[in-house]
Amino acid sequence: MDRTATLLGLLEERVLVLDGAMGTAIQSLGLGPEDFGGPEWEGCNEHLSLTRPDLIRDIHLGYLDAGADIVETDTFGGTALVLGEYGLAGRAPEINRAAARIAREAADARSSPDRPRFVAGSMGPTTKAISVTGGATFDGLVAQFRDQALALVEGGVDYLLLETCQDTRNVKAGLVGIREAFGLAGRELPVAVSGTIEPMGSMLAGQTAEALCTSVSHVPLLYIGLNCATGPEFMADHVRALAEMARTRVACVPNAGLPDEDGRYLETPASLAAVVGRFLERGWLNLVGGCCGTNAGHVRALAEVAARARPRRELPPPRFFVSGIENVEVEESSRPLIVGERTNVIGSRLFKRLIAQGGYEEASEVGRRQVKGGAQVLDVCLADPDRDEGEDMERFLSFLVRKVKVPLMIDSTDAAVIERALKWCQGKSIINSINLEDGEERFERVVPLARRYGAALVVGTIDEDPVRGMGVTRERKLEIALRSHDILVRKYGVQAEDLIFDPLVFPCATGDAQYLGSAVETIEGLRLIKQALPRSRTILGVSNVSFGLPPAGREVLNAAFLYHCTKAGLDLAIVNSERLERYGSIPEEERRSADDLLFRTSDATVAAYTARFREASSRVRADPATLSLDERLSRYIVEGSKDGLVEDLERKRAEAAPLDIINGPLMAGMDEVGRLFNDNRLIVAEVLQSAEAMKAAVAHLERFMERTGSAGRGVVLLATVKGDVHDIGKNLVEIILSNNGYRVINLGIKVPPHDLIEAVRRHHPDIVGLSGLLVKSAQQMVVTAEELSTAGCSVPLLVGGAALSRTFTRRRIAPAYHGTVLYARDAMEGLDLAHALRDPARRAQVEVLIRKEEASLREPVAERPAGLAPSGRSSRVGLLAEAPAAPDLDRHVLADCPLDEAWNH
Ligand code: B1M
Repeated sequence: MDRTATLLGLLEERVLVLDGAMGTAIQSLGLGPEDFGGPEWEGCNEHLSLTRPDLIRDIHLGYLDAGADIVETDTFGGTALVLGEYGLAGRAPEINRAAARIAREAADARSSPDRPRFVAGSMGPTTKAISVTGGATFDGLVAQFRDQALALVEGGVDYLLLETCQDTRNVKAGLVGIREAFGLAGRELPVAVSGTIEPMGSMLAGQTAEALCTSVSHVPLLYIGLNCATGPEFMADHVRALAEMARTRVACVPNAGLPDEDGRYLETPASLAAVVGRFLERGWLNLVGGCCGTNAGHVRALAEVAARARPRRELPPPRFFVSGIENVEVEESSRPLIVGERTNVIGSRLFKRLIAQGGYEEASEVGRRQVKGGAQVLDVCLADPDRDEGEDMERFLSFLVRKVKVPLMIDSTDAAVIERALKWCQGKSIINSINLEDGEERFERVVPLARRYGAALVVGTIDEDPVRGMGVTRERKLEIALRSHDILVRKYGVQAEDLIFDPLVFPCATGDAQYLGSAVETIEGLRLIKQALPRSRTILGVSNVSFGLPPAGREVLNAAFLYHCTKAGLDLAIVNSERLERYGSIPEEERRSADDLLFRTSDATVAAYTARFREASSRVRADPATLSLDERLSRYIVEGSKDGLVEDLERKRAEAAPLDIINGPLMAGMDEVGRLFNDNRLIVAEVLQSAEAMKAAVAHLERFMERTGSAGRGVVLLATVKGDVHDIGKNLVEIILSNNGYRVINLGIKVPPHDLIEAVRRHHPDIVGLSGLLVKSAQQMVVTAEELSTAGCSVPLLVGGAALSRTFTRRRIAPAYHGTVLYARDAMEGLDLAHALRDPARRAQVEVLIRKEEASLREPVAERPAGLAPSGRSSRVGLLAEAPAAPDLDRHVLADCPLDEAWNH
């Protein structure tokens, strides 16, 4: 059996152990200049493979004797780029080959048929991170990594390991270089990638572990892992994230803690192995090892815990991710994702002018504005026939990638331009687009690029038919989509999850006879494609539908069309995220007129629609003066408008307390926003505007809220949990607690457990408050509670948010936590609970309440109705259904409780 097969077989059976640090092991030997071959090479660890191979061999043997299955070559800085700093660039191949041979000899010396040992060819990130430090080009790095990889393969390594990765553009260059090396060597070896997440929670160039995982998912890796930067405790969130999403094996190779001010690593073998052992118990890992500061003792301890563990075997189901610096999932609850269309020289005159004037930086501001306005992906098109598209693309992207974190959609028909663009993207971008217009020619040119750099593909429903090439009817759209899917998946080996079908939008009101009725064909074609190809996704350039109509009519028609397409299952919508009419706010009559045009297109409906919108000012809108004050207040939130908001808030203040205004008409507005969003009548960009209006209203009212005199009631740490951006409720809790004598430390949104643990250690709070509105946030609270407990925290936990219920809290969160856990339905209940927790007399009552809740959970339960709204999206009400079936213990339970007075404030 060859070594690759043996390695793969062993990984099935058990958790394998990598060695410990090379760098700190060399440091600890106290070598002098002569060991390095002279003072000019002192500190060049890689050179030791030529000057003191005995020492390097001994380090390998020491790790193998301690129980390592795999040793890494002494080639972390083995590219010519890094060795060049010592004047050794020309000797890079020789050094890498020598290092590989030394490791090979050591591994072979300790191998037996029962206990084979392996060599990983270590490839560090170099001293340049393209996106951070600059000083290197993508193509330059490809050549560096190619040469290093070739020498390592020639020297006899078993696999190549791109490690301590800090910038995914470097990683991608490494992966391309390795592929080229395999071509030159005439054989392939497995490849692994190991990223480094800094204490700030991301790699140096900004990506999280999830985004890294998505960005390299185009390569069938031996494993993906994390190494260096910190001790294992800090890695927990990131390793868990990899274990939840990686469709390959997962490795964890921590430092022996963070170095102290003297550069010493303080994590002992026992403490390191204890934390890694917990990860193993949770089934997260396939390989473990040690990075900086670890020695043979650490490896021995890791080998012991690894021997008792079972490797992670079950892969998570394939999901549809794309990434920029951020990771984005294209899934049911987030559709349609908004693709900002203004960074496109064909669609935006302003953008085209800026590019033509060389104002690349200003043009990148257009992208930033789109993101601020709600775009979750950016379409980038620089195809101006009068200009050099490739040059413009690169110069524009050089600014854009520093300004936005969202995934990019590279919109070009020129494969060379697409390739230049992809070299600028850390993430997994989307290529827009390919089709069968010239047979498979475009597939042949573009698919290899998607596989080389990692990208999803938009596939237009066009084929080579000279007459019916563009799929106009629903049947043709489906037929072309199915054929494209078949060719791409079977012949080109593309994953179905990397395909996004575009059933094409045609202008429905230009009078062109061939497009009469095309809008409804697009909607129905989309529906058919979604049904037939459920693993792939769909996209449409929405604004095309209204081409040729008066501006006000375009916005209404675009909104109506988007609404119907979303109902039919649309996953991504290319729109101007800053200018879209709110479907929910369009008067009934206008909506009907838009529907007439979309579903019953004829010369008559086009004429009627055009006439209605020719005079934008003639549009009839509900007169705000006819609405009551409460209705107006709700409307500001629903429409996301601040125009007149403060004045009306002032009017309302004459009759109601600030908190009652928030909980009354403003919350009613927010609930309506939720309902409209759920019903696809609002898109994320619009919900964002509503959130802004709500925040403005709360900020205005805050200053009029009553403050109690009693200060120093306690310290509360507040956070919205990891993965969740909703913060309006949490901020309201902050205001109310601070107004009532608590010192609140608000950690913000998307707070991972580790940050909370750190904050608990720093601030010693009396209460930790967690907020979260998504269904997955309820689950994240369980994880957070577990992690806090594991870190020894037992401070009372207050949890709240729309997706939570008292039942879920008691059944799932409380058992995961060592301390008291209480659910607050709203901010005022949160305040009452905080008071109760801080008042020794009432603490006993809290225990009574908890026991009552627990007792009630033991009673027979009624099934909750399933929680999906007709659209298939989880409804707000339905959120609770994902908690284990049980009656929600709301007010009716509390009403029986002696604390009732307290809860009813
Ligand atoms: Co989003 N969102 N959202 N959203 N959003 C919901 C939550 C949703 C229910 C809407 C829906 O579909 N009907 C739905 C969740 C469905 C699910 O999980 N299955 C949803 C979704 C799907 C999403 C996205 C996935 C959409 C997308 O991308 N396509 C996305 C997720 C992003 C992410 O988090 N990773 C997303 C994004 C957004 C915006 C950014 C656009 C915006 C948030 C802006 C912001 O917060 N800065 C937004 C908004 C505004 C909403 C709705 C419409 C309103 C939320 C809100 O602010 N309510 C919401 C629907 C709804 O809830 N009606 C929805 C007002 C606020 C005061 O109430 O936060 O519940 P709430 O706080 C209450 C109580 O819950 C409690 O007290 C407050 C009252 O006093 N409370 C606590 C809350 N935290 C507490 C902590 C405590 C105690 C009490 O102690 C510590």
